[in-house]
Amino acid sequence: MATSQQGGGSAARSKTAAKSAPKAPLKAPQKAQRKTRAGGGAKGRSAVTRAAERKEHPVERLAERAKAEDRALLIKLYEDMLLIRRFEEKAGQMYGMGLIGGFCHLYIGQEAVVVGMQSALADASDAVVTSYRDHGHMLATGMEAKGVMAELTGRRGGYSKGKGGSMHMFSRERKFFGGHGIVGAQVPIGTGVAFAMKYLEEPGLCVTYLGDGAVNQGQVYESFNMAALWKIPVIYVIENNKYGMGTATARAAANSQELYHRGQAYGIPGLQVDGMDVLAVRHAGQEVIEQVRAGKGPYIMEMQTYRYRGHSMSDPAKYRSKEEVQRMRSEHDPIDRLRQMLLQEGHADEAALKEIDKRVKEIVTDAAEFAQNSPEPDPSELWTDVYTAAE
Ligand SMILES: Cc1ncc(C[n+]2csc(CCOP(=O)(O)OP(=O)(O)O)c2C)c(N)n1
Ligand SMILES: [Mg+2]
Repeated sequence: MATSQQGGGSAARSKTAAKSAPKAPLKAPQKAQRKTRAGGGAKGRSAVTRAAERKEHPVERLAERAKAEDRALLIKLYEDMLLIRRFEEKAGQMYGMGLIGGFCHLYIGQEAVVVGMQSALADASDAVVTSYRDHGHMLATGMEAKGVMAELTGRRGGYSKGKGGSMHMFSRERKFFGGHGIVGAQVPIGTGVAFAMKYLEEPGLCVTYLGDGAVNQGQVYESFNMAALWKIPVIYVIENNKYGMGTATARAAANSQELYHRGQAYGIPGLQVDGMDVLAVRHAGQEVIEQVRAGKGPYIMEMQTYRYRGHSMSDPAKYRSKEEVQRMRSEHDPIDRLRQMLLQEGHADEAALKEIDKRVKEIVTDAAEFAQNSPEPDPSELWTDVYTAAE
């Protein structure tokens, strides 16, 4: 799978995209090798579309990328992704048992995106904002599994004292700005957070995650315009998981194979990345972050990824075949791929990986216990953390 890039000024050729998209969801666009002209707003940025990198065997390619990294980092990436996977599986189970109510959108399958990006940030001044599919982002920014799980069960120990639930958690300390249930709403918020950093002359940037469905929202383009105009330090990460609820991306988005081109009218450069390869995400992230930190303005990253579970817990996912999901799991799973590579290349042996599995399991078990034992909020809490004082 490839990383392809555009300089911001080329005209999209969309004729074939919608027809071919559903057949090969993770295939790189064929036209990624042509040269492009840098757009007016993207002056000084790379004007050349990088040739799509292709290698037959994904583990080999991971191994190639891993040469640039030390062992501890590779192990950390594995552990961070596994924590999200196990946390989400547990949340799914607890939902099934009636311990979690309301909405709950699982991130299983997409772990490499947020873990790869967070590993590239490595700066406490950077902020993150995302949609309702947010537990993975919270864990990746360093929020405690206990506090997230207790929020899911609506308990006092939760990040929003049990009053927010799955879609509404924040951490000022970790610079995590939510958790937003309105599709696309986090995009102007992330743009505003990054604007404030620039305006106040504070360091940092804001990584703003959005879905392939959200990218068709009008407010996204108002944000793009302002971000490009004022060179705001924001990275828009489109998590293209191939569906917006029950609608395939190709049926909802024009030129759906090239969502990373969506900023070209504003001169915002874009990059398409294999979001099932944590090192591809990390390396692309490092490159983009460097540009944004240098004051060159916003950037769009389109992560080609896949959600294994339904849109939310109440989705029977009848709009796609079991075989499609199974194929993605067996051929592209980001955790299995990294695990295989770690073993093959001798970065870790079975015993070391077992140790990690055990550690992660303990964190999740403790979180689940805490989330069930923490008391429910006192009824008086109904009158706190609201905009107006109760009469
Ligand atoms: C403004 C608005 N319109 C519609 C909805 C209902 N809705 C919730 S999630 C969703 C799909 C969004 O898909 P995508 O952006 O691809 O994110 P994903 O769920 O795949 O992570 C829709 C239409 C909503 N929450 N907000
Ligand atoms: Mg989607």
